[in-house]
Amino acid sequence: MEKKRVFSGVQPTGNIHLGNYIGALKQFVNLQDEMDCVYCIVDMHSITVPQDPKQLRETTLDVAALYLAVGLDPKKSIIFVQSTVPQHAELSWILTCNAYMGELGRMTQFKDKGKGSDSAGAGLFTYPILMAADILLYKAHLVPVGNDQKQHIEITRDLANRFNHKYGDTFVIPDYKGIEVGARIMALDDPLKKMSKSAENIHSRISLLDSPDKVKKSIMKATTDSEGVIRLDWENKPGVSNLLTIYSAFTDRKIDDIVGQYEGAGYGQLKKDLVEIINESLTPIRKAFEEKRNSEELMDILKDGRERASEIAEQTMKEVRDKVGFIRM
Ligand code: AQP
Repeated sequence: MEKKRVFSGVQPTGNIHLGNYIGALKQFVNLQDEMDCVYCIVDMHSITVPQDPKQLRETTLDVAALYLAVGLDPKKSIIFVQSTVPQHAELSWILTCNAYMGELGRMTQFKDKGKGSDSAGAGLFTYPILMAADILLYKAHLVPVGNDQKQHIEITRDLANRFNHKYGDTFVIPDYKGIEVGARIMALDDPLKKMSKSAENIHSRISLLDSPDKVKKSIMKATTDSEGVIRLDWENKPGVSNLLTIYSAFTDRKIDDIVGQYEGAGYGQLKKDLVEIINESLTPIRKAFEEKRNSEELMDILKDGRERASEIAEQTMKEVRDKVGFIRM
């Protein structure tokens, strides 16, 4: 039986944080042995908000090196940069012509980032279509992402179904692939908001490349509550619940089991242990990152990824161009 195809990506908008890692990257690595995986660095998505060109080139390579550092293997997975495969933009336009203003206006990420302003970038508005194009181009069956992206998978499915209905069966209808624990890691300073690369307070998140000291500061400062009891209760104790979730993701232990271990203990102990656990996992990642980021091999991996991704993308586009009525040459 043919392996199922997986597609996902991360924006090069800053250092990858624990949310990106737990919600997405860890899944990427776990899936690469059993599935046919295509992982992208989605630089075209990142320019929906202003980026410094020089910085963008650097962060794009940083994310590529981090992909490798967390364990993605270019022999098993296709790893490439979105803008190096122009078919993404091409399919995005065709899908745009089959999308509705109303459905795009309902996307919560646009509402959050665009804040209803007339001067919000049009790219922020159409971004979900580009994401749909990314996924559909590779006829992916599964899309491992954090649960903030669930709505975007829904619109991808709608656009694929609409195209298939209008032009005949073309695209695979993809499924969201989430995880049970950690699909939405919350900000450490405000556990009612998701952890995000662009939040102003650096202690709201832990980036994979943070120093052990920074990890300690951010965890020790993390917002909890005044009850002093360690238990999972998202409604009344979001801060503690978030720390337990991060703990569970890094140790692969059940939250109940962790709660049992800390019966009668204070938040200080939980935080101290969590600092150690995180640093133990991040130290080898940081080391591997330094090696990969400075190696000549990095660009070769991205070139090879571009070749392999382009082959699949062009095959799909030939079919799509034909179906919409563009001339054959
Ligand atoms: N807090 C989170 N918890 C779990 N998963 C998360 N992801 C993002 N935040 C969390 C998942 O990480 C993948 C890559 O995300 P992205 O970089 O493409 O975009 P994003 O969701 O916009 O990430 P950020 O960190 O919040 O960036 P900014 O601040 O630039 O918008 C996705 O699978 C996402 O679900």
